[in-house]
Amino acid sequence: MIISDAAIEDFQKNGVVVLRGVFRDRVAALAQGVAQVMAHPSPLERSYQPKDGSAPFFQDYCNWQRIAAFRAFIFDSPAASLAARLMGSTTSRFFHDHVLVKAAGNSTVTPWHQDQPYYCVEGSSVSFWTPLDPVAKYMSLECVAGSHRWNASGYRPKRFDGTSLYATDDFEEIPDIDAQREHLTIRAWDMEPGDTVAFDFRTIHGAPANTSAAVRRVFSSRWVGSDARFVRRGASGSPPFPHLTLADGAPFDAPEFPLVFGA
Ligand SMILES: O=C(O)CCC(=O)C(=O)O
Repeated sequence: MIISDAAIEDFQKNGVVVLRGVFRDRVAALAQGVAQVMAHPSPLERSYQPKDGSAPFFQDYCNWQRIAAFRAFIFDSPAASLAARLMGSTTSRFFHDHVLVKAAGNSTVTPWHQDQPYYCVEGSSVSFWTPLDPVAKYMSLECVAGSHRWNASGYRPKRFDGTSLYATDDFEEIPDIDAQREHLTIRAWDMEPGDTVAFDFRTIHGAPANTSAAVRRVFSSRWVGSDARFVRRGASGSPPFPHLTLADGAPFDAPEFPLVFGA
């Protein structure tokens, strides 16, 4: 898998880069996997049904152990080696998968947020946001370039309906990105199925509603590097991994997070 040094440098400097066509040959299988998940959601499914009666935003996590297409993506696609190169890591470990399907007309605006404070892991990281349908720029993922370096402690995580994720927390409120749009570099692209937006867990991102007449199916896969450390969040993180017995700050090593590259 060819990825240019310029793309790696761009990712490290700006916390986000688009990679064209890298997962194109995986789209059909992933789409089947998404259909399986939607037909039989996991206990972690968290979908949003907008109050305005528009179509739902389906979300589910951590399905790779039961969905063959997701396992094939994790273990047989270039994702793991790409992740290692982008992170500047000798290894890459799979963290989790996330299915995000905005049905045609779904009015949910994914609010600006960083993923890092939701997760039970810290260290070098990358998410691959991979659409399985064409997504026009006006309704595609938006990422604030450079925001992965804004605040080392992270901004307050909220559910996509605006409620706080943790009962109490010390996080700072996220800045009003929309109010500063003109002064920021916000990256978004017209996406084809199998293109991917690679972004750091700390990069601030959001996504518009699906105002189109077509479904927007996305498969996100999340990866961490050799410096990854466990952060104890109990049942409150998202996704929750309440059964993990790792000590706070311990190397991030457990069977549900397979070391895929550099093993
Ligand atoms: O697809 C979306 O609407 C949001 C995606 C997102 O927040 C993520 O992949 O972390």
